[in-house]
Amino acid sequence: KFVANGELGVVAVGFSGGQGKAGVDIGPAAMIESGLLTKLKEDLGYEVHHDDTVHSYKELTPESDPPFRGMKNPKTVSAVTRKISEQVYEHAKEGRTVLTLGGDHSIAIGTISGTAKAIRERLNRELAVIWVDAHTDINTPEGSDSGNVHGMPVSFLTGLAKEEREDVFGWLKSEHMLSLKKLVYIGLRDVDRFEKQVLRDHKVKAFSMHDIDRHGIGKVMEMALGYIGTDTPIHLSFDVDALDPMWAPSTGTPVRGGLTLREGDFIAECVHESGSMVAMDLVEVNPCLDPGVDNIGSDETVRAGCSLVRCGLGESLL
Ligand code: 4U7
Ligand code: MN
Ligand code: MN
Ligand code: MN
Repeated sequence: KFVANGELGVVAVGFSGGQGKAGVDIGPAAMIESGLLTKLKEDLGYEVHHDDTVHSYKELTPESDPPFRGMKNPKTVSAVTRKISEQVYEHAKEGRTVLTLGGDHSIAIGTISGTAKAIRERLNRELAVIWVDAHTDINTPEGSDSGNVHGMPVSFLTGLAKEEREDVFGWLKSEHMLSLKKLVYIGLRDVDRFEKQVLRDHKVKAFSMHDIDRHGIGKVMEMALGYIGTDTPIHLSFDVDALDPMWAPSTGTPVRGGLTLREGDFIAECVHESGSMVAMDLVEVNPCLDPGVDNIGSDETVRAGCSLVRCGLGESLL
């Protein structure tokens, strides 16, 4: 198997430029302050490599960044994800499991491209991605109604969206890319019309909330991991909005009818148990968006995010 060295690379990404709501940039600090990394070290026994920084990437912000092909903050998101790609790559090439705490989901352009490149070089393998989300995040710039890049990462990673300009994702090369055949969605319930057409055209493997209701999460995970196969490295990209707002209300685009916390934890446990997980993202925790009183919603969301991470990293194994 691919992971066994007990080393964990952590990248904390305080970035919100892939969407319009302030606060998702403090998600990583909230999870770290609640003791997540200490637990991973002391209880799960990982050797944690972390630069003790929540990166804001302010130094990468261009002087002006007008919309391009309808995308908001195109140069900023491109520069930040390019840097994240290098950070994740540096960990992954050492054989470390890589944990990235977000930040909005645009950062997956960086995390997945960095993992994909390292896995190609180190193991000569193609990466598979399990994308757990209420949304498919596969809009092209032209297909998107919002212009928010956090709704587009999968289209850039798979080459559905292309751009020559080096300063607007043109830095993504074939070694960074993901095959649409190696992508599996779980938890979907808010997919745009354009995105549904993409899923149909490319026969993308997807398990919606409807599928989870029909088969149960146990069978869905069997099918998802069976589709990927036992010998393929997996990057788990987990958007906390996959959970029902009952469990994770503090997120930018909540959608009712989602996963229970237990179903989310189970997904992460199954990916861990496969022995194939090489990287995990936990994104879209926004403590500033709290529909509750006395921070109850943001506390619960941070707690849920931490639980998902610990399950992905093996906490539940006896
Ligand atoms: B997230 C949306 F239109 N599809 O493109 C869009 F519904 O990372 C939402 O999953 C994207 O939270 C959600 O803006 C991005 C919208
Ligand atoms: Mn997402
Ligand atoms: Mn989402
Ligand atoms: Mn969201």
